[in-house]
Amino acid sequence: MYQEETIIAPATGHQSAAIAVIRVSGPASIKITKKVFKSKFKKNLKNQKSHTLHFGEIVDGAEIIDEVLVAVFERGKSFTGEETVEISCHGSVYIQDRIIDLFLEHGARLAEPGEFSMRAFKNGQFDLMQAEAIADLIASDSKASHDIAMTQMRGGISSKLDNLRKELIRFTALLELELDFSEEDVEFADRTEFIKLLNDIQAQVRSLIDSFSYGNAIKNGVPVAIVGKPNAGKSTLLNKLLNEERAIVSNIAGTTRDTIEEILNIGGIKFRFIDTAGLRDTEDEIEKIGVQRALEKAKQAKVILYLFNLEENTVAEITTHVEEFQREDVHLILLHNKADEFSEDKIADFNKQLSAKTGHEIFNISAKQGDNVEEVKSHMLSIIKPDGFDNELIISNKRHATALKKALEALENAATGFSMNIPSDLIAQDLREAIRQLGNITGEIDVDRDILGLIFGEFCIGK
Ligand SMILES: Nc1nc2c(ncn2[C@@H]2O[C@H](COP(=O)(O)OP(=O)(O)OP(=O)(O)O)[C@@H](O)[C@H]2O)c(=O)[nH]1
Ligand SMILES: [Mg+2]
Repeated sequence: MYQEETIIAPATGHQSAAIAVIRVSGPASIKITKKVFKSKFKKNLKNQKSHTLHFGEIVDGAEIIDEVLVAVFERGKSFTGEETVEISCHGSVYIQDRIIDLFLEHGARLAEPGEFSMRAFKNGQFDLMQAEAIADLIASDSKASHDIAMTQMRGGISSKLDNLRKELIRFTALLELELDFSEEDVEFADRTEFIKLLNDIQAQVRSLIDSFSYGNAIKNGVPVAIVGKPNAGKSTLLNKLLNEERAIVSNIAGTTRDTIEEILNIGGIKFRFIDTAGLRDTEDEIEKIGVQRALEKAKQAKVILYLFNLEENTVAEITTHVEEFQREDVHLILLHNKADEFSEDKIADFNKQLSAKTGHEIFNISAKQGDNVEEVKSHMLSIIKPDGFDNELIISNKRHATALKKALEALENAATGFSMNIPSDLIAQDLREAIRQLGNITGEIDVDRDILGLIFGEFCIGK
């Protein structure tokens, strides 16, 4: 039984720093520590209270490896729920390796990635969603991503999902009970109440699903491709956004060949701006690859900034480009650049024709002078971060979003089943599926061992 094994790993990452913490968890944690730790005050670690710190030396025979602080945690009172020891040593990689080797010699085993968290989950310290939130919390790099991870870790969404699940279970059980009495034609489950509950749950699940695109944007950043013909001013715009001469700008068409990516934080969200090679047919082999990359980036982007102007483009040409770039899951923003060069009337006239063709809103900007660039930034933020989101209820994990979608599908099937008077046992099947999917998210039900391996395998060693 692997739960009986005592595991060890550096908790602070394998790098030099002033201090490092090595974590040991399992039934022999204190027993092994006693063999290599000499307390300055001759304390017996076995008799110490939980959550106490002890000063002393880690020794290998007569050799002193380091002076350390050892923290002890009783079983049931630690992160993993198991007996745990945390050793704060000096943060040399050599010292950490020596200490870990000593523990291995005395019967501990090196922890797998995420194994501490996996044990905590298995010991009921928190649910699966909370475990994943810890990983997100460690990776959080902005206020927004920190907020989401913190709410999730504290169990806000878990308890909401749990409540929805329990209500569904209650009704499904009633429905299934009716099946046992099918001869007698009784109804334990009040149909009106049930349909109301189904609608209510569907609405809540839907709003969680809707929050994913925002949650995901916060966690992973929003890719924004800057595209257009050569000389449209793409690199000029990137530089203006970053406030730095990042990309080469010139009046030679085809200046940018490769893609250039830079991150900019706008309103707490990371936008990944990608300057690309100008779109045109070319015989130049390298430029060809550049154009290919530009198209790829546009395909993967969540936002596309398309630059043009009335002198270098025709309405027909832009319309063709717009049709090429338009997808359901992308926000295409048209930017009439070099507005400083043309009269307002001419621009308005051109834009009117273009809007009529494409139905798109157009921003007039001067990438060179920065006119209206702030407005474009605010616009991007507003489409990524819709108003009215309850900050407490944002999903940012793809696994959760997928399970919620499956749950919703099953709920919709159940609702249709009801309206069509389909036999209760079939409806109960759909409801069971929804219950299973919701339970999958928090790990309430027996989650597949392989899935657990996948989830915790993404954690680093020591987590
Ligand atoms: N007047 C004016 N000139 C601009 C503006 N934006 C860009 N330019 C000029 O247009 C030329 C091309 O600018 P770039 O930013 O290199 O254009 P690009 O789209 O990156 O071009 P490629 O890399 O060749 O695809 C340069 O001479 C810029 O100074 C603008 O808003 N107003
Ligand atoms: Mg360029």
